[in-house]
Formats: sequence, structure tokens, C-alpha cells
Amino acid sequence: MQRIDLRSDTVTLPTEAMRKAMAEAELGDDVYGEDPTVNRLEELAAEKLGKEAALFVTSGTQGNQVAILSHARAGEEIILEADSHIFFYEAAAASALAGVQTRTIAGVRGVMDPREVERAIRGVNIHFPRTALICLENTHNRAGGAILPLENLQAIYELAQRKQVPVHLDGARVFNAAVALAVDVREITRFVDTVQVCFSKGLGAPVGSVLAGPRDFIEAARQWRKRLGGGMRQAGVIAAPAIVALTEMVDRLAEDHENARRLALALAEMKGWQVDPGLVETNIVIADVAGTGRSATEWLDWLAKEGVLAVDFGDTLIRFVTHKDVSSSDLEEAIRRIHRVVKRL
Ligand code: TLP
Repeated sequence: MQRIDLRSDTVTLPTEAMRKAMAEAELGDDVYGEDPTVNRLEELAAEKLGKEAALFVTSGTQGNQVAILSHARAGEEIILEADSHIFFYEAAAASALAGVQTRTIAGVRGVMDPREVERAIRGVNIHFPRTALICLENTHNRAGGAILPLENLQAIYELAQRKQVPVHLDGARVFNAAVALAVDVREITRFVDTVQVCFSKGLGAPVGSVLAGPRDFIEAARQWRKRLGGGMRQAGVIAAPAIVALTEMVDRLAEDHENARRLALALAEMKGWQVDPGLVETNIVIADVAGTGRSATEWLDWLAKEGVLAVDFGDTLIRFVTHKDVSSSDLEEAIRRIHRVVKRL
């Protein structure tokens, strides 16, 4: 039985064009700044994201953490959304590595109220830490791939500039947001100082992310990456497929969004499953199976036996992520199999 893997868009395998680019990449030692492919990727990413410079990093987590380390010092505070990846899924790296205190704000579908953000920024007082950074996430993973509205980004950026606090975007899936909004990604990144973008998710590259921002910030980030053991020598072999990801794989994300909407519509029809297809904006679908009287893990076991893989996002929540290695016919097959399991109950 063919496995249909909807656990994450991180499971995507490199395309033929990526493998060819890897085999043919021109290489050098990137710690000396001499890998022409890494240099080309960093220039291309900076240009596409509308920033002065960029740094190729090993992963989304490393990109976010290098950003925090470069923006903030131990004993300072960073503001972030309560369900954000940096807070929820990075093993408390911000406190373990940067020594910062996290100040969370509960958002609505990942969107923080600018008034709450403003209230959370510290004034000068001997009792208070300095607010060093505001972090945003777009699209928002735990909010089901929700897009932060441009007006919200703008409002937060304007108040942050007024208060002289930099804004970092965890843009692991920012190209999904840009494609869904039908805007150039720079329309999003213009409202942040620094941004991390993953090549290894929906864009299909095997490894890596980029951190982009002002030139002096990226120089500081380069040293933090080195401190963390992220100096990667002949990294052109993995930068080459990332270049293919940036140049060839962005527009097709619309197909993943279409498949996610299709999946949400089908799941919403299943007995005891709760999904609002109207809330599915990109490639993530979160379904609540509370109405079936069974837990997410029970469902995941049954689905896995039918060769459909997803992950649990809470006691009764299941996350499905569509991506390039699940075609629309694979998706129809997944829906048939889920239906079979539901009917058996
Ligand atoms: N997210 C993974 C898991 O860690 C949950 C996934 O399968 O979605 N920011 C966001 C918004 C992410 O979703 C992820 C990965 C990261 C950062 C971290 O990227 P990596 O895995 O490259 O460190």
C-alpha cells in the first residue's frame, strides 16, 4: 500500500532539478566566504526578501535562534505569540542559549493585538528587563497555517519602530502566505527587520533556511552561527537545491493550498470531525476529533494502518499538511481511506 504522508511539508524529497544542481554545484569553503553557490543563494535570498544581506543556516530553528542571539542579550525580554514555534517547539532554546525571558501574548489565529504588544513593551525602570525583540510567525503553524493580515504586520511594525524595538519574523512558510495573498513576499517582509525562511518545507529542498536582514546584523549573525557550530564549509551542495527552491518552487504552493482546502471540505463531512474549511488559508488543516469520542492518537494509529500519516496537535487535534509529494489524486485516495476508517466506527 502506498503511504500518503501528510505529517508535514518537511517530508518532501528533492526534485530531479535539485539533485542535478547538487551534483553540479560549484564549491568552496564557506567559512572563508568562498563557496560561490552559498554566496549566490545568500544574494538571491536577500534580494527576494527585500533585505540587505542574508545568511544560509542549517534549519529554521537555527535561523530563529541565531536571530534572537543577534538581537538580544541575556537578561532581556522578547515578546512572542503564545503558540508560536519559537516558544512552543524550540526546546526553550531562547532561554537555554540566549538567556532571554519570553513574554507571551495569546493571539487569535496567531495574530497578536497591537495594543497588547504595545502594552508588553517595557519602560525604563530598574525592576524591568529591556524589551529586545518582537517575534511574529507567518504563516502561523499551530494556528493551522493562518496568514497574518498585512494591516496587523504594519500596525505592529509601526509601533515597534516608534518604541525602537526590532521585529523578527519566523517566516518558515512566508512564501505560502505570499502566494495565498497573491502579493510579492516583500509586501510582507517590509514590515519586519529580520526574517527566517525555510527551504526544506513546502519549497522541497532537502536542508536549510535563510536569515535575512540589515548587513551589520547579518555579520553578527554569521558569528553566532559559527559559535553554534553552523559554519558549513562546502555547503554549496545544499545551497544549490535551495536556489532551485527559491526560483522554481514558490508558485506551485498554490496547488498545496488547493489540496488543503479540498481535504478540509472532505473532513468537515465526516461524522464527529470538526473542521472549518473557511479557515484553511494555506497548506495546513487542523481537525478536531472530539466529537468522535476518540483521541487524536487513536485516530492516528487507525489512519496509519491505512497508510495515511498525520500528527497530533493536542488531545483531540490532528494536523494534516499538504505538499508537493502528495498529488491531488493521492489526496483523493487519502480522503477515501480516512472515510473507510470513519465508517468502520
Ligand atoms: N515545524 C515543524 C515541527 O517542528 C513542528 C513542522 O512539521 O511544522 N518555524 C516554524 C513556523 C515551523 O513550523 C518550523 C518547523 C520551524 C520554525 C523550525 O524549522 P526546522 O525544523 O527547520 O528547525
